[in-house]
Amino acid sequence: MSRKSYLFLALLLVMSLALAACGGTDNAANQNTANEANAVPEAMDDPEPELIAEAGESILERVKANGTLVCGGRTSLLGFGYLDADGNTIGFDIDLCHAVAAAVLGDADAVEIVPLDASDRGPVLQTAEVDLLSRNVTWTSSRDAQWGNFTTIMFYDGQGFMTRADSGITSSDDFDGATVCVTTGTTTEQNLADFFRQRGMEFEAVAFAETAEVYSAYEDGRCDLTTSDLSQLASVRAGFAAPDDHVILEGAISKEPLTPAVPHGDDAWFDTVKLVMFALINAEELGVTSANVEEMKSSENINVRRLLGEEGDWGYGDLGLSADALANAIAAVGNYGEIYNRYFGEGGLAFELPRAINNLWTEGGLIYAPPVK
Ligand SMILES: N[C@@H](CCC(=O)N[C@@H](CS)C(=O)NCC(=O)O)C(=O)O
Repeated sequence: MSRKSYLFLALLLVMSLALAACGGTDNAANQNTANEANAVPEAMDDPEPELIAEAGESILERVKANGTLVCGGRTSLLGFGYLDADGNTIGFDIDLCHAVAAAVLGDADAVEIVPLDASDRGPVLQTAEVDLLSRNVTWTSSRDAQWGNFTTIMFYDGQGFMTRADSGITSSDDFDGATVCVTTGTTTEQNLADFFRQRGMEFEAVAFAETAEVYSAYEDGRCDLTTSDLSQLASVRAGFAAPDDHVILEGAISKEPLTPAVPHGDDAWFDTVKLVMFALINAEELGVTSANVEEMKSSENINVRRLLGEEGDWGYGDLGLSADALANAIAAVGNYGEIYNRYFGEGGLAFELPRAINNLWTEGGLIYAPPVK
């Protein structure tokens, strides 16, 4: 079988799984879930999608030809991908789209954000309908095999539970028999089923494809608990009318490494996106900020000059980028810490979230990037 037929068959298989269960392999919990997720996402309408790898088309060339980076994102997750007062999509995940656009196009605003449901994430990568997926998505082995290439972990998260402060639930010891509101097509759904099964406890899932419905059902009192990535719970709680009426319970039941992804089949593009992320992280480590990037071009630190394209070649020649591509990305959105603090720092735009393990490795966290050189 040719690679193209194989890929197309694989795509059909994944689409049918998505139709049956919403979300590829993340369907272990579906014995407990309803059918709200059965609509075909718009992104899957094309019956014979153009597969980038097969067409030999370079995503960088496509982005340059279009003059725009098509970024799969979210528009309703406070802090990560959401609308500001002027209707612009902003957030921690969205800033990466701007950084990549600044690096490859020299224009941070040349970005089209495509809002995606959880169940759209695999299909839009498989059909290469987006150049980059930068929205809450956990890197798992099956998604890596089936969906696309996962770049580098941008946010270390874990799954937790939220309950009403007066629910009487204070830990998982009180969970048996609980009703739990959850989003379909997510790792959340599978972890929830695993967690209860592993402990021989019963639960009833109240499941929806859209997170907004999950939380409004929870707020309406239809569930004892709701569960998701802890960052997402913090985001949602911050948006509630009375946040203090809700408690996020201590502890995480899973690892959720949130990781932007690109379509399979274009190594140079995969490398380019990773490199932009490495640059944002190294910039923080080296003290390069959006404010000082110009003056840092003449820094005495050779690693700083190299990052900013003033010394040697960090790979831009091979990738078809300009020497100042990474400097442009940093100038546009700032370093990793600036991005984090813009939304989650003290006085940030969204809500306060301590950096904890999302701090630099030099500060005791897990954020670490290979050197740019
Ligand atoms: N990190 C988990 C959870 C993802 C998740 O819950 N995503 C939510 C919020 S970002 C979602 O996509 N909801 C669908 C929607 O609200 O449209 C995963 O990758 O599966």
